[in-house]
Amino acid sequence: MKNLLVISLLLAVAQFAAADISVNYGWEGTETILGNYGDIIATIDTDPVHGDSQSLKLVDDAESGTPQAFVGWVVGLSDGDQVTASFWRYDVTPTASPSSRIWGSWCDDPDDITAFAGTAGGQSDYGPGEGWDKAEYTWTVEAGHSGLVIQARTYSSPGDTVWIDDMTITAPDGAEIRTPDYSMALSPDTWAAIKATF
Ligand SMILES: [Ca+2]
Repeated sequence: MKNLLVISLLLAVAQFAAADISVNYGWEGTETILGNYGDIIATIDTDPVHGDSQSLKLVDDAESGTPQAFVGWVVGLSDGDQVTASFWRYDVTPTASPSSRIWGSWCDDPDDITAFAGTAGGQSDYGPGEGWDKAEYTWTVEAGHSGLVIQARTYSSPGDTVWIDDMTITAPDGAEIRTPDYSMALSPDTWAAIKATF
């Protein structure tokens, strides 16, 4: 009986240690994206929306290639950590563009979201294209990477427009999840650098 109690306590502790943190973002403020790769126009829109009264509107503006809108950023990761992110995507063109996918890239500099350290892969399907559809992907951290940039990729020609709303990012406790309202200018690291200058 005593052993059973010890085992349940150990299980409880293990479960606590493996706790995850989770953040939701619904584009209800004025912030759009954390950055981008390739030309993409990001604005706040009010129709269509999935939740509340606003969504993110993405317009492909790249002459070639697939532009990426950086919608989330997780730092402080270690090998074996799992990060799951989802957002709702909107297009009404089944089996044709415009379309979007959730994708990731490694970024090992917590002060520079443009520090691309390789693709992390992402979702293979472009969705049904019949209105709102939940896009989701889980990444497992590998090869010593410490940060993951979560992207909305749009396909595939200039002018192609999609909408994104109600993003959820889940990461292990101890990691830091950054959403578009995260201010690089106010990050503790930046303040430390400013103070060190004077
Ligand atoms: Ca919303």
